[in-house]
Amino acid sequence: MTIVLAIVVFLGLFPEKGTAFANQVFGFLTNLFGVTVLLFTFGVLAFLVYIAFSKYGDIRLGKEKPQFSTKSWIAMMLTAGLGSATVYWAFTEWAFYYNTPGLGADPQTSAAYEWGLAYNFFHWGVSAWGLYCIAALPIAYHFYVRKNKGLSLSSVVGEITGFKSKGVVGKIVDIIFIFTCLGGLSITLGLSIPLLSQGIASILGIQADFSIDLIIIIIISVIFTLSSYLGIEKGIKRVTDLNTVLALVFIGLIFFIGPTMFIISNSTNAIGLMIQNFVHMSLWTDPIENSSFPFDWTIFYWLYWITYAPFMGVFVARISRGRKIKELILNMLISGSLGCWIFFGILQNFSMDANIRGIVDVAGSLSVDGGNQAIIDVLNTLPLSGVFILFFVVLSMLFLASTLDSASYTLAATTTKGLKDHEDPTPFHRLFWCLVVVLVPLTIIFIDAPLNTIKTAAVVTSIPLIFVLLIMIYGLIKWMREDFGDTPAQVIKEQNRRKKTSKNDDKSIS
Ligand code: NM2
Repeated sequence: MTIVLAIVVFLGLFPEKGTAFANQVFGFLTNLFGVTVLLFTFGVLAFLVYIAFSKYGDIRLGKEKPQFSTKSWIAMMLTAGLGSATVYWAFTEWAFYYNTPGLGADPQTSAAYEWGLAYNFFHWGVSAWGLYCIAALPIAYHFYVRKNKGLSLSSVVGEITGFKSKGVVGKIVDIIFIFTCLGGLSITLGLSIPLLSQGIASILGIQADFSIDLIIIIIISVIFTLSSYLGIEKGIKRVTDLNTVLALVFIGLIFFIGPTMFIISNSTNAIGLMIQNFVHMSLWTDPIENSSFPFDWTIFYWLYWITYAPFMGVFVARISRGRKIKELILNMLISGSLGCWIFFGILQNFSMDANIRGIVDVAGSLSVDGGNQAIIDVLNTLPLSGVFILFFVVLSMLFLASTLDSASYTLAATTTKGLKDHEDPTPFHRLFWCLVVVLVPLTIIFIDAPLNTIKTAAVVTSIPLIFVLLIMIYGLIKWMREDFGDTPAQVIKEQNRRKKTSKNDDKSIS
């Protein structure tokens, strides 16, 4: 806590030094770790696919019936894992790639448009969800199959390495966890609060400023503090359900009112381009031209997902009791990616279409204000645009609330030592973390950090976590081999078949 405060105060007092320092660190670290990150992400995906289809895929994470219906479970995964910055990227990401495309395409050409969407799908696809999954799986295995205590990275690492989770090593892991979470949330808030302010300012016809940012943060804090206080079933799940329904209505309306045919054809095309080039995109380092694309985007994105991975890992583990390993892996990889592709397919194409037809200069606006005004202008092309902008603002707030909710829940779960199965952290703990989660982003917004500084937060905070993840992967393999290495596939299947009475998991709380 003291360290977090010290950094926040430093950034608040010396915004320029903080930004310059952050930029230097960003350049150095991305170069050094870039290739490792690409290999790690690709390796993780291959490992998960192997586990899902091996005999280990049939291991059930706890013998009980799943606590949530499959529908709610997937919705919770999606809305916790996607924050409000997702809404920002959904309108602008293709335009960044259109200006400086990957895989050597020429900038601002038809090919750059096509690659723009393919790259967007790639950065929000199976590799990315694999990074979430690789954090969730060892935690869930530790908690439900091994029945160890503690729903935190430090307790998992403690069980694997034999170091006491209450000792120095455990503390270090907890600190890494907390930093990574706050790093990820800072990007989310740093990108989305200014966008929300712009939206509200445009509805009210006023100028966006820090006081609007502040009001937005206060409103969101009230929503998520309340729902976090109420706990997962009464609070988080309700916010999530509302979030999902509104997101579906929002994209559904844009799909029908917007350029429907273009959305369908360009998304289909992008899926094809991405699948065809998947391995190359995964391992592309641009060794001859040395363009900054792999570092600025693919590597940045994997690290960005890794900042969310620990809290997603704890959260997904918490909601996945009673699921099979195969079910967990395939749903995270496939349902997760599909959710992203549908959301992005509709919104990216909507904004790309406005750019192609020359109605809004989305690509040109990125260097002006990061594209915030262009997003509002794109929404303004719709009939009843005021209503849409309001809808957009409410939706982004819910996305944010549901992410902050699960983040503060997991931060509380982490700092509660020896949390047992069926137990939640105390309300006091949860409230405390809600406060911290609000304090850090406020500083980021106050110093008005540019995109590169915000990106640095992701890179710097996520690197130590890769080491923690490696330990967790090692532990998972060791545990599975100890527990089931000698058990024939058929026996694992039999042992993990759920009893008839609890077969219908869609009848569980939904
Ligand atoms: N991802 C890229 O800020 C957000 O919307 C969260 C984070 C999924 C790790 C997106």
